[in-house]
Amino acid sequence: TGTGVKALALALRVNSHLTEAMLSTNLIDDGSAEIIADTLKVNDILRKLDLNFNYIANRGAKCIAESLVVNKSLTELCLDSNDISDTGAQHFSKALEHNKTLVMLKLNEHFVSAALLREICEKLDKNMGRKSKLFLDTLNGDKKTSWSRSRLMVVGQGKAGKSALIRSILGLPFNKNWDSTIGAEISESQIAGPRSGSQPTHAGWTKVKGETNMDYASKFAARIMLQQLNQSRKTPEKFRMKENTELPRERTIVTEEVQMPSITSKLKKKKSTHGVLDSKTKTLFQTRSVVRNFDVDLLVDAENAENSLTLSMWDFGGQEVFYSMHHLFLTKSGVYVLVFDMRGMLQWNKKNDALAYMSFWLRSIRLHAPNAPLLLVGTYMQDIRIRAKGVITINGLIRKLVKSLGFTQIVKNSVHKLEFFPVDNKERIGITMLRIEVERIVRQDKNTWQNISIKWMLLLDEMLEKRNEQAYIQLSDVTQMAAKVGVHQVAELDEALRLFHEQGMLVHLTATDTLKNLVIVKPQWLIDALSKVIRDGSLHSYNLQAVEKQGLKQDLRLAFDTALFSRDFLEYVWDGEQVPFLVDLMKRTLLMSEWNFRNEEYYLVPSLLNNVTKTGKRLGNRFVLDFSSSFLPIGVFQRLICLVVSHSASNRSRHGYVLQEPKLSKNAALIEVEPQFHIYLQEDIKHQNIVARVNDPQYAAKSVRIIQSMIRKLNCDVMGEGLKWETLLEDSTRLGKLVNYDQAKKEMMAPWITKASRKAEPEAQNVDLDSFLNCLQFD
Ligand SMILES: Nc1nc2c(ncn2[C@@H]2O[C@H](COP(=O)(O)OP(=O)(O)OP(=O)(O)O)[C@@H](O)[C@H]2O)c(=O)[nH]1
Ligand SMILES: [Mg+2]
Repeated sequence: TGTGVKALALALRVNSHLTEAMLSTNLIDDGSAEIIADTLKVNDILRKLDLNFNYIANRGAKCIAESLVVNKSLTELCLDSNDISDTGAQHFSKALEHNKTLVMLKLNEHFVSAALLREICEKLDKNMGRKSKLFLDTLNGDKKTSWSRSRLMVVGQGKAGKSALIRSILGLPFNKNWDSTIGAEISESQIAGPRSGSQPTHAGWTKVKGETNMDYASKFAARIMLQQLNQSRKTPEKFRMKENTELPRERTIVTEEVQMPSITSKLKKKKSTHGVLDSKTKTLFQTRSVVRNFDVDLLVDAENAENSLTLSMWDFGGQEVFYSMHHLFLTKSGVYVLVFDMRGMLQWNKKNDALAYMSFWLRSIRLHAPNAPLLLVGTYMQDIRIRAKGVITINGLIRKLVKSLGFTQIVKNSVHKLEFFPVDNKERIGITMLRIEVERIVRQDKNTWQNISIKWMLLLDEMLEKRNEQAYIQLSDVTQMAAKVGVHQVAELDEALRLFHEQGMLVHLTATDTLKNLVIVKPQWLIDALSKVIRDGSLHSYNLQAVEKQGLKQDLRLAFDTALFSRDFLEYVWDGEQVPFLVDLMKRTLLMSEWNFRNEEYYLVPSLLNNVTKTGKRLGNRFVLDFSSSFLPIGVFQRLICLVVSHSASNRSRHGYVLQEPKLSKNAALIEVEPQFHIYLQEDIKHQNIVARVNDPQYAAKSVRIIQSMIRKLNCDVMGEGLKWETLLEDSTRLGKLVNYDQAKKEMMAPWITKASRKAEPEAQNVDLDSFLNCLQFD
């Protein structure tokens, strides 16, 4: 081991990566210690050196102590159970008059006098004080650093193998009986970083457990401190001087705000009496108004976490019912993974379906995240018969589809020259390669490295701390929290919330003031709550016994047959007190509408409508909302139904109209919005349009304006303004001929355009639902 230590010590001289060296029980004597000491004089990266249980005596101790005069990186030195006495220990005390970085020196099991130990301890404390001070300065300062965080959005058809893929990527065992995902499942994983310069290793993807308080700000502060430390090491002396001259500005903030020196000194005193030279005890601080801990481990952790990434993984349920809900959570940034079952692409009776789903998802991603990178992943590699040929056939289909959509976001599989990544989750084929690629893409994405101010992190910590008590916070409370940490401008707060929403840390919908008023700090809670109602009843069943026990069997049947939920049933699935909040939220995100056509209290959830109405001949004047130049996402028609039903229901309660109960199915709706004024709507997926008819020409102009406003509203509220459509009106003199709305306006085409209807339509933007419905009283 003597020669081993020598070799290692020599290696450490040129080492630029290793931050901890554990050399306990290595028969290290004074000679080897001397070599180590020489190394410490030149090494500027090592933070922790463990030399416990060796044979270092006073001569070796002297060498090591003297090296500390020069060394500026070591924070922890462990020398328990060696052969050091006062003579050796004295050198440490002397060295600590110059060394400002060491905060922990372990000298247990030696014959060192208590007085000398105390002296050393006080000097260590001073160093710790300096570090703590820097930590506090950083927390109170305005510095920024990158978050190294991104979001992985995994989407695709039901049963495609999305959840299995995430498990594969994380190295978790394959489970052939995995439950179909309800709503969406959020998890977090940590990807260990490669050391600077070298290629990624991809070895360490680990799932982060639980939703504990992450204390982001402290980690951020530690990272900034480390960067400063590294920088000052590299910066020539005169530049450092300049840096120091800027410090007093922050110091003044600190002296104003520090309120807890008594606690720190108490902690220190308690520790000193133990006789162990250990300055690592946590130091509590008051920063702005938030209490933080400082611990040297934070620095070591920050060093280890350098270049590592955090990925928030969103595993979306693939059943169609969820799609209208997913629109709320698909954000611009992050990396998308679209999963499909390769077998489906090769079966003649499933191929069209599989391609339609793929096309649907491609277009949805383009709608919500036009600049996010997207990887296509085909599962069940092992189950397709003639593999190479099958893969090439599928590749051809995808290439054609992608080309026809003019889709440019796809990250190709350059190794195999394919449009997609074939994998098998069961046999774990292609997983490593995919993981390498995902990591590469995430690292390349500039959003991942966005710099964030420490104030924002303190705010995030404050908000997330509330998670233990509540799922959402009022914006007014958030504004107060923001002021406490130094974010005073509304614009800055908006910006911070937008970023946290984008990153999936919380949900903050901003389309209307009412939505904006709520910051949901538990995204998973929200998804779970929504999918208590929006779910595939046949696949994700309820506990029938419990439902029956509550006397809600009829209510359950009604919900899944007609999409009508009784208040009692909602109280049951949502635990009572959350009901008003969730009803309100669903109404505002256009997933639910009032249904006051019966005596009891009901709510309509149009995503659950399932019976299909056959196209039949219908009378009345026709107009068409044509989305075929872009895309009609699933969820738009359902939301339109939601709005028209809400309009009818609100007319009923506002004006006391007697109106027929709407007749609804998955793809068609007949709704009486005013007495004798019926609107009929039909969704035509094949032609990507919605056909509307109105029973009486006298309501034609009004109906176009109502429906137009509604589409604009839902586009703004939940589709990120991504919808593009053309309104076409049927010429009543030449049935079958459709005229563009603007053209019709110019021509004053009857019955669609009247003098009144040529006026500008009311703004749908930022208008709350009630005021919006109020505006629809055109005449
Ligand atoms: N043989 C094989 N089975 C797979 C593969 N991928 C997934 N499976 C199985 O297929 C079934 C469905 O996989 P999931 O991962 O649950 O599918 P999903 O896309 O998450 O489905 P939803 O959550 O319903 O949207 C599970 O029983 C998996 O074990 C694969 O590559 N090969
Ligand atoms: Mg799943």
